[in-house]
Amino acid sequence: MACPVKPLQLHLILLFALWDVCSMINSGMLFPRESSSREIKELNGLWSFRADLSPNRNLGFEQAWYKRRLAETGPVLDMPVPASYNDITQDPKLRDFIGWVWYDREVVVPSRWVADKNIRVVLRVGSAHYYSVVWVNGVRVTEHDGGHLPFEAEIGGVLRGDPSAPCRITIAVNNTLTLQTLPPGHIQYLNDPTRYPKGYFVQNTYFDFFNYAGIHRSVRLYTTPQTYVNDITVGTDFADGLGAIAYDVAVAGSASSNASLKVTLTDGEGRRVATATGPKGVLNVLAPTLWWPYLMHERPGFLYNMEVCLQVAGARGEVLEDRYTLPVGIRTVKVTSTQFLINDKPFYFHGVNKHEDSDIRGKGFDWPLVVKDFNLMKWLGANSFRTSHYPYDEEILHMCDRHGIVVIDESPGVGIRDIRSFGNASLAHHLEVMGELVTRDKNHPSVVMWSVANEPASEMPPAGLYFETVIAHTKALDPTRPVTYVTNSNYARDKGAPFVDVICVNSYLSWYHDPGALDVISLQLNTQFEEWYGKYKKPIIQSEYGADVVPGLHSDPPVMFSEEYQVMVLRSYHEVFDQKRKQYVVGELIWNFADFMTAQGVTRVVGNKKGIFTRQRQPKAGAYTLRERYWRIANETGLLPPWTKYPCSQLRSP
Ligand code: BDP
Repeated sequence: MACPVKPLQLHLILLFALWDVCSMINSGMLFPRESSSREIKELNGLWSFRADLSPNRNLGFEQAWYKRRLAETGPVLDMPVPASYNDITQDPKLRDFIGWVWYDREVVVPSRWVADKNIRVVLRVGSAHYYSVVWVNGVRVTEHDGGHLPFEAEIGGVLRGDPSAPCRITIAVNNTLTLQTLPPGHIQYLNDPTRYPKGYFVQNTYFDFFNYAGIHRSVRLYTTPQTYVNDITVGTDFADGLGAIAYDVAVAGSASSNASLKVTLTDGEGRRVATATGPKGVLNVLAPTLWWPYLMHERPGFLYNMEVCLQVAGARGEVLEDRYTLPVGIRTVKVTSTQFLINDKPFYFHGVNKHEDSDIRGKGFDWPLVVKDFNLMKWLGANSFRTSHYPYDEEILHMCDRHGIVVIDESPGVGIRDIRSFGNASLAHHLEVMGELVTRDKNHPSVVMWSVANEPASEMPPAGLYFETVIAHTKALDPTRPVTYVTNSNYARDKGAPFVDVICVNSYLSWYHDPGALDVISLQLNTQFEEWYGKYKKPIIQSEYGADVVPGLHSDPPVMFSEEYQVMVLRSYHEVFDQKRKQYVVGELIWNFADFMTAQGVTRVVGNKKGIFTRQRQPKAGAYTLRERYWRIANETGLLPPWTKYPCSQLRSP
């Protein structure tokens, strides 16, 4: 008997079934983009800044600093936005400051934005670490809990309240971490008067990077019409020479129930390839150009443009429009018991772990740094990275989409190690953060997997239910991508591993274990893989491995911290990866792309030095070892035509 449903239709039906679930997350956090109906005003540059140095850090609230210009409340500094404030001055108190800091600036808002009641004016903060409260002209407009994700407030109403007043934006940011924040931390008061001054406290954290703070990403004002495209969710599939983009548009605003929607898909040259109408539907693309990772195809990162045009009738019968264009890549992601498949082809992650971190800027977004890092990743032959250990700036994900760099998108769930961080309040916050992350990043073709945490105490009894819940929640938010967390726990005691799709395991053999013993790596790594695979029968990514190097330190025979030692560690791991990638190991991500700042401690010589590049992005010997390897793997496993292959013989190795 003939099959009643053809394969592609079946794909689409499945896709739709998934998307009914996905539309639950249509709460809207579209990246601000200009269009004929939307304008943007960037508020980056110098803001006034004042740290609240009062003993309880509460003077700013007691004296209501948001009610007037910050400069009128006391001494202020010039502070660049975006940037961490910690390394901007010579003041050690500010570098290590814990508590509220205040920013403000006045903005000239085009009078049209205020006069035209059909315009919504939205203030968007790309991210501020950690807890933020925002006022406009002294009116509290929003607050946000969490350091690595954007937040917004509609401020048109406040501006219209007094159109003659300049628009003063005040943002107070508090970097205190508690057992319920993500990442968790703990304030400890040291009360012994013979050893510490009165009121002395420290911020304990359980992660290995400096707790940089401030307004880390762009602040923008943007406009939309009053009835507007609030969110878009896309999912893609292909079969038999036909591509399919299932879309779901959420409309918000007073006239949303009367809105009509038209969706137009164009290719890179602006040619129209498909159209559809209505808030939900499928765009069929004949002979689609798929989105491929870098080094897997001669044309990586291909994006279509999907323009959503919303129309409603205005009060006088005029047509009011909102237009938003979303870049869309057509690709699929699947996981089997031994493979990670992109577009049904085995994908091997040969990449890096990164940090948002650099001299002076700390975690502040910086275009020159971002572009330099992409150039270095491409030079290295890296096809992927993990956003260790928090969501990165949206601009970085746009770059990944365009360049075909594959991303494991990690939440700020790093250092969940105290039993009290497994309670209900922490869990509720973690679920909320996953919601914000998926809402922000769900449409990026480069994002192929969610990581809900890094190295939690996953052997503790409550970890099982905790991670079962977080992972199930993430899958419900987005059924199209695999979900994982990154573990360094023992395979037999790890409570969350049954729920992940891919095992991501970190290990520092011959470093934190058996320091200096390069000869144990092969045996121990082999055991690690066999144990994890034997128990879970899931593909494995070596999500971290590496060794610190003080650049320029040489030793033969190799000793720890020398350039030669890092090279030997890498080579020893690589031998085992090469055996296991024929079986079930689907990736290797070096720790770390570049040296980065940490808290001060006896194991850190001005930061973590496991970078294959220095913090200033100069290669160490390990970078050449990795480069030779990554290009060789790309030439073996990629679908590159011969003329794009990089000649391995030309790669310099120390
Ligand atoms: C790993 C952590 C990472 C650290 C690294 C290290 O996941 O954040 O920086 O160790 O110690 O366990 O270098």
